[in-house]
This record gives sequence, structure tokens and C-alpha cells, in this order.
Amino acid sequence: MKLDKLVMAIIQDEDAFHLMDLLNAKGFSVTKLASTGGFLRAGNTTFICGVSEERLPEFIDIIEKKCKSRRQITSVNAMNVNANESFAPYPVEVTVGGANIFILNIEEFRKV
Ligand code: 2BA
Repeated sequence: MKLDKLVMAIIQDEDAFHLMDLLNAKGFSVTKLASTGGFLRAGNTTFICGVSEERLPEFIDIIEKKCKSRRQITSVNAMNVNANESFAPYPVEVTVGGANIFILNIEEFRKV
């Protein structure tokens, strides 16, 4: 099968297991990497997958269905000038996901 697109999908760890199961069941090859989000400094999962042009919509559809957005509270450090310039954490709520998907053209794919 000709692989036209390289999909890099950053998803939440909670969704990774079911997503990988379904993608495999549908015949997609997947590599799963443990990654870390730069903002939350928490673990997430990055899937890299070579996909044909024809099957790309199906692939994206599966990710959309399996990856949920979730609200998360995190602590951000802020400068507290009234307390001798010490750092005081304050809570911030962010919505994470469903998935951040990068789709790149594959110039060449070789399996040797
Ligand atoms: P994190 O960098 O840990 O970001 C987690 C969530 O925090 C983000 O969810 C977003 O809602 C929020 N956030 C990120 N940076 C922020 C900032 N500077 N100020 C305020 N809020 C911020 P998502 O956008 O769904 O991103 C989930 C994960 O996907 C990210 O984890 C990161 O690992 C990856 N990601 C998102 N956009 C990316 C990009 N343009 N390039 C590379 N990785 C990206």
C-alpha cells in the first residue's frame, strides 16, 4: 500500500489504549511514543502513523471518535511581589485534547 501521509497525533494517555486497539483492528500500522506536554509538563501519547491518501479520512475519523477533550486544573507559578518576590502557585483550568494532529506529506517510505 502506498503511504502518502505521516500523521503525528498527540493524544491523552487515557485514550491511547482503545485508540491503538481500534486502529490495529482496522489494519492501520501505528507507533506509540511516550511524550510530555510542554505546558502541563504531564505525560501524553504521540502516535506516528503512515497512512494512504484514501484512508486518511477514516483514520482521522477514528481519532476524533476515540479522543475526548477533558478539563484539567493545573498550577502555574506567579511572581508574588508582596511576599519578598517568592513564587506562589495558582490554579488554572485548561481544556486538553481531544487530539492535536499534524499531517505531513511523505516524500519517500522504504522498508528494507
Ligand atoms: P501541553 O503543552 O501540556 O498543553 C496542555 C493544554 O494546556 C493544551 O491542550 C492547552 O489547552 C493548554 N495550553 C497549552 N499551552 C498553553 C499556553 N501557553 N497558555 C495557556 N494554555 C496552554 P491542547 O492544545 O489540546 O494540547 C495538548 C498537548 O498537545 C500539549 O500538551 C502538547 O503536548 C501538544 N501540542 C499542542 N499543540 C501543539 C503544537 N502546536 N506543537 C506541538 N505540540 C502541541
